[in-house]
Amino acid sequence: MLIDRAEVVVTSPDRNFVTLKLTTDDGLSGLGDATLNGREMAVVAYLRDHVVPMLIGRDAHRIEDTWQLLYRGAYWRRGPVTMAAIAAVDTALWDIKARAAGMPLYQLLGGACRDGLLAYGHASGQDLPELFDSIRERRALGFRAIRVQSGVPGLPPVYGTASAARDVEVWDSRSYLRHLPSVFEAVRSEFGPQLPLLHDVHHRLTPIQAARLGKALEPYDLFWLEDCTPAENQEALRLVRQHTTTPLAIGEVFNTVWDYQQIVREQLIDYVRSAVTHTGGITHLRRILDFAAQYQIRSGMHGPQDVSPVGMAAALHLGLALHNFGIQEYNPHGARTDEVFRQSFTFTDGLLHPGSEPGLGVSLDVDEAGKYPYARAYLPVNRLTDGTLHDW
Ligand code: KDG
Ligand code: MG
Repeated sequence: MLIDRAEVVVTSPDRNFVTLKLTTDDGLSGLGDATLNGREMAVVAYLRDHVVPMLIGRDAHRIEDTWQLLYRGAYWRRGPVTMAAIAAVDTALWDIKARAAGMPLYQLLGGACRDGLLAYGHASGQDLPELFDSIRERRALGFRAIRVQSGVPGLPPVYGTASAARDVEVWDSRSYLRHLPSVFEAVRSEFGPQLPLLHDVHHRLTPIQAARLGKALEPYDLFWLEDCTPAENQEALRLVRQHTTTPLAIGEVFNTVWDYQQIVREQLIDYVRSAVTHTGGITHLRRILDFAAQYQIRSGMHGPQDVSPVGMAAALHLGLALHNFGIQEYNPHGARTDEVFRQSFTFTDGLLHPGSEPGLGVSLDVDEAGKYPYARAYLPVNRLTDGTLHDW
């Protein structure tokens, strides 16, 4: 079964998505997500100019060998562009293999380890009444675990709050640190002790500030505190760990198992945040999570709207087959995106399931995709109140 055609499809139904579609000489096709939010066209060029020419005529069954060829064979390793491109090829080949076998992909990964995947949804508000309404709304949709993001008094809307969509945000860590514990105190007293609550700091604190926050949030029993410090400084987590037992999640901007080497071996985290899309595909993320499993670290795969339905489906198949699955982020896509990508995964009573169609269970309507051309877009940036550029 040889790879006969490779198309890179860029579409922007509700936001930009990059999808690789591989087709074999016997007519089977597979999809892979290569969306890198804000830098999409760099991956398109990497795929079209450098990867696709290497794929035509290769045996579609040789997933591991193709991964090694694209990784080792490039000499230049790692990095978000390279690893998103490799992820798309890897995912598309797994999709093809599972379609050829006539099985949903999770069966080829070892079969289901559970009935469904616990998902967390996003709730946010500028103030407590707005936040409580948002939590109630998420719970009414069935979510059994909730990420809580709140506005900070004195600042314009910040990351994760619904109205924050602006090009430049403003940040002040001291105001945030003073305010956030009171938000969790109020949420706990309104919604009780049982509901799993999560929070994303989005890389903004220094190690000692993160340590202080983790400690201050301990009474509210968070499921996790995410990206409490910038991801590059892995030693920072040692300091955070010394001060708090609040569980830590990190890794949505990591690309390889080597980014996790130190923090997994030293048990500095509790959840791996990587998505299939940004981490070299199913093959490589499985490798990371098998390594993490030796230290009782579990998965908490990134599932924002900028991971396409193809990337989400890949996460669900892998999550179902992993023993050390933890939780899955789920931020449903818009109606137009769902028209472009027909999906078979389900969300019932707070649990996601990839469905039983062969392969990933996602099909791409190329005509529908063609209606929505690429629209250049950037992530916001974040500045301190004096104008200094800060981590977003
Ligand atoms: O493209 C950036 C987003 O994926 C990111 O900001 C979302 O942090 C995020 C999350 O946890 O979903
Ligand atoms: Mg995050």
